[in-house]
Amino acid sequence: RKCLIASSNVNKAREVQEILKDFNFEVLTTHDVEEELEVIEDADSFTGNALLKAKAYHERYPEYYILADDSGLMIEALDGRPGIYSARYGGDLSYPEKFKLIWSELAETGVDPNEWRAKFVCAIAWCEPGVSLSGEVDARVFQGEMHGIILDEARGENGFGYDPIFYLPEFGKTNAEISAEEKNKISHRGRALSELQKYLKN
Ligand code: ITT
Repeated sequence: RKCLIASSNVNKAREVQEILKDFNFEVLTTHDVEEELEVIEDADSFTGNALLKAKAYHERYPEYYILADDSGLMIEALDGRPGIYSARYGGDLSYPEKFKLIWSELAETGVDPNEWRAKFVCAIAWCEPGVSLSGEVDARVFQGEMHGIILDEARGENGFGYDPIFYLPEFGKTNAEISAEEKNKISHRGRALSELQKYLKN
């Protein structure tokens, strides 16, 4: 059984791959197949975008199980932004520059930094191989969240994206200061994938 991780984000794919070690699949990334697809993510939800990616890859590679992740950071004081636009937030800016943009937006709200509550959200779309007679793609979505606080400085070298400014009060550390193993146990992605695992066991 071969499972293709439909993501061009290598950090994300690495996390998924690590968690999938407990599953009974040979795991492939977009580097193992002929072409990486450019999927236009124009749905209005994490679930919708995860399904768009999974279905595009399913149509191109119907012989594999397909796993697509759509995820992002939702900041309460910014009404849930950047949300589904997390990858595109700040355009081509580097992450340190994106952090500055978030801090300046948060400062403008006047909300106390201790109250800069945020969550990471992940939707995992899963397609089984083969084409159904109806032509409909059989896909399922599993979700997970993790809660934290936006820190007013960046800390740590692990993880990727917004991890250095995502503070976990129960650890006294950011997502970039805990180990990859710890992150996978408690992350939005880890939780969504454990829902998938439960589904696969039934
Ligand atoms: P694919 O669509 O090819 O999978 P992408 O990076 O464009 O790659 P998304 O559209 O789902 O994926 O954007 C997710 C963004 O949300 C990601 O680029 C990060 O900025 C942020 N993000 C998601 N999960 C994260 C995590 O675990 N730690 C830090 N940032 C994360």
